[in-house]
Amino acid sequence: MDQLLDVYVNVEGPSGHNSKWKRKRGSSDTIYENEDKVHAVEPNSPAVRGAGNVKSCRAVAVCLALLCLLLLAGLITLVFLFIQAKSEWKMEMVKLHNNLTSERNKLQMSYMNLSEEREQLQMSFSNLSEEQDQLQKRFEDITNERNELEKRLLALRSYGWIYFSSSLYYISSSKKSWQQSRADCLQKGADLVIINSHEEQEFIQTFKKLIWIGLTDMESEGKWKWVDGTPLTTSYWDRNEPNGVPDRDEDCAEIKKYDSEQSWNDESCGLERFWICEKLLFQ
Ligand code: 2F8
Ligand code: CA
Repeated sequence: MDQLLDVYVNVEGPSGHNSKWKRKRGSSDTIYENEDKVHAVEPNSPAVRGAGNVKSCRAVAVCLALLCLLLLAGLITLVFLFIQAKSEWKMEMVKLHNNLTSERNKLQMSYMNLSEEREQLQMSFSNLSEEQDQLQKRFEDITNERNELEKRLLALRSYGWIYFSSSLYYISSSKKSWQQSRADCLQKGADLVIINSHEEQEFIQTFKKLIWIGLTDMESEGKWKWVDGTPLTTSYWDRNEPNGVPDRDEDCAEIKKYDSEQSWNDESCGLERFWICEKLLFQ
């Protein structure tokens, strides 16, 4: 640029006659000097004004060029920044989309699991409700049954029946043979007592009477059986009993020595004794 620039040095000011003008051009500067011996140039002369205009135009052109370059550089920077920002924005969008998709999938999975769980709970609730209804119905049935049994028990007590350990017992106030006694029990919907526990044996002895019980060997001598057909296992025979064979025909069992736990005796079935009927409450 220096090569193009013309520099005018006003040595003493443009308006004086003693002004000196110099022109420099790079290293091989050409200097015009307004010497006394050189012909003087007027500052407002057309030549000087034309040179000034050219220089101004060049300066403006240079400035404009610089400005254009700056604008171009700015524009390129802006475009570059825009492309970069757009690319980053796209990447962010893809990342966000992926995250959203992943979250949506998780939520869908969670929703499906919850739906399944809800269905299972509904099923369970439905089953429990059904079970509760059944239990409620069963409770009502049992309550009704208990009320009915209480009524029957009250009625039977009024006819002389006694409740003991899940059975009802009827103790006769008259005496009959073993067969007649059993017939009476059967007619009452019961049978002669079957003793199958120590507690029951003690209970029967509390009546302190000679009493027929539901035990016989009339079907087969020596094979004692209860009236329900079950064989005798636990027995409470008195000492030396049963002794019906061979001298006597004693095929029916009675409570005889009621003050002792070993109170049973075998006796002739035709003899008359008190008797005890037993009715099981739950068969
Ligand atoms: O009546 C029969 C009865 O006779 C006796 O008792 C009083 C016998 N007792 C003994 O021999 C100890 C019973 O076994 C018999 O049944
Ligand atoms: Ca005997």
